[in-house]
Amino acid sequence: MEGERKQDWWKNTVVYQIYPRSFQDSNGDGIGDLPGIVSRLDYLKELGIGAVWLSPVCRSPQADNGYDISDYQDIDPLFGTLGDMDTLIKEAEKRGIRIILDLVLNHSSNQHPWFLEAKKSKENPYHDYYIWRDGKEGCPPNDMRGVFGGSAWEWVPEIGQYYFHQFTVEQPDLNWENPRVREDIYKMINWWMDRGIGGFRLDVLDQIAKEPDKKITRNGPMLHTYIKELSSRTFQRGDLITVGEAWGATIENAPVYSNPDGSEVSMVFQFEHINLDQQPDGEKWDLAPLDLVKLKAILEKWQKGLYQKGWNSLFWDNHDLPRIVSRWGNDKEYRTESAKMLATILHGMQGTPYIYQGEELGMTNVKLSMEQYQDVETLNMYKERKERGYSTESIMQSLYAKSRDNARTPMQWDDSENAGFTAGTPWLPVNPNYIEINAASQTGDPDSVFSYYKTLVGLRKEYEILAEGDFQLIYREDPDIFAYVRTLGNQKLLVLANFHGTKVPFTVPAEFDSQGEKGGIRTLIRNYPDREPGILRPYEAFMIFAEL
Ligand code: TEU
Ligand code: CA
Repeated sequence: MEGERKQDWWKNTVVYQIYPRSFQDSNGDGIGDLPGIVSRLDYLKELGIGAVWLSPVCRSPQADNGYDISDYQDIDPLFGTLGDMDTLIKEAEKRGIRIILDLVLNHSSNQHPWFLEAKKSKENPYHDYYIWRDGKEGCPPNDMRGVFGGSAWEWVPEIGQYYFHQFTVEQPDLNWENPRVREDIYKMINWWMDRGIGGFRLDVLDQIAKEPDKKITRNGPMLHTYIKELSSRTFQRGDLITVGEAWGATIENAPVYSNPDGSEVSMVFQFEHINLDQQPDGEKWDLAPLDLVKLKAILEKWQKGLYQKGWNSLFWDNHDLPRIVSRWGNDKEYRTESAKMLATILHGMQGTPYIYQGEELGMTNVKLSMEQYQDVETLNMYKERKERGYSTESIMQSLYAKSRDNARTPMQWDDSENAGFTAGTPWLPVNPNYIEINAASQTGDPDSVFSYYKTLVGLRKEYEILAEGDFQLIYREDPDIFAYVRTLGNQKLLVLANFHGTKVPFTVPAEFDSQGEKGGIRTLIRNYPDREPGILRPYEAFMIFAEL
């Protein structure tokens, strides 16, 4: 690249995540697909987003809904064809939307030809594409456990060895130490780039450099060497957005990944704030109330820590997480207000915001019966906790709050049968509240959650302060108010919210008080039609811009 680095387009844009299975079915088989997505592009254009991250659509036996890939260079017939993907890329581009592919590079499917070869014999050229170890006296090499439960080692009698898998048995870990694995991966990525892909989301990027002999999964010693090689051989050829999923990201290592020199990825998803509503030594299923003061402190740490040193991704939701309005808002009487409040806080920060499908409608968690849940993590957890003696009641409470299927119920398009998602039987039930919560009733309504998100997306394009301004947390110890001030030159932006459902006494700081004589002060967005002097109402939130 010559001279000055060009402005990174993804700093002023908002990304929308689609879970293809649950977005729009086009052929009545109950499963969302690529033609379905194409048919909804105008909706996304209306929202104003600049890129769509598609959860995996490559060929897969679907042991983990596509996060187990058996052919990285083909589309799973469930979702369509390569031709459909080309159409999607083209049609999206016409609407100013780039397509981000989900790359699962830590592991493949156990049905991938590489693995089928690898388990034929130790001499097979693909054997070392995976990680094999001898057992110890008939037992696995060590006691490492998979993320979804059970041992991380699986015995293969034909080989007389165990292979390593951080996720399900059907997801054997790829061996990144093998340069031939890396070369094949680069070839595949370049092939997608030549097809017009606008970016990549990298599944569990921090886990690719695992060293199971030392029980290291995240942040292995070779991690950044591998990512730098990967990036220089692929991503840096193009003007892409790249985002690594990194549960092990810390404020110390995040600048390495997202260094403005562009040597690794554009940004990572970090999850420090996501673990706040679980018991400190427990699992995500062990519920605990959210401590707002801690949430503020963590987000402040990331805002300040990456300022001019890296780049944040901003998200509340994804396909693995519960719906934010049910989680940290109020999905009953203040659903609309609290959904807008949470959006205000998130979209006011520095970074690239991500909207997960349905979040822009204020879609909520769901309560399913055990026979209806589909997610492999959910099913394994139920089995394990039953065996360990947990009551059904406590298991169900955990699932209602945290099951990944909360995010995966079909998109609620309208109030017709199955919410307009499919003409057949949906693979996972539609949330019964679709009659009330759906896109058709919101797109034309200026007071809807959808319209609020649309305004936020527009503000990010219009106001440079959202992308570039610095961040100062205010009312740090306040147990109800989440507020901060962004500053850029002579501009200031106050982002303020009552995070809870009770009234809170409050006076707007003088420098943002438009009652005064000063010009240049305006409210950019708010979730109540007016302001009540001296008070913040339940979940009240707004942004006030001041030019001095
Ligand atoms: O998730 C990584 C991951 O660690 C999750 O399993 C996470 O711990 C869990 O979802 C929390 O409930 C990624 C994908 O986002 C997820 O959908 C896949 O199942 C996983 O990788 C394996 O590819
Ligand atoms: Ca379909």
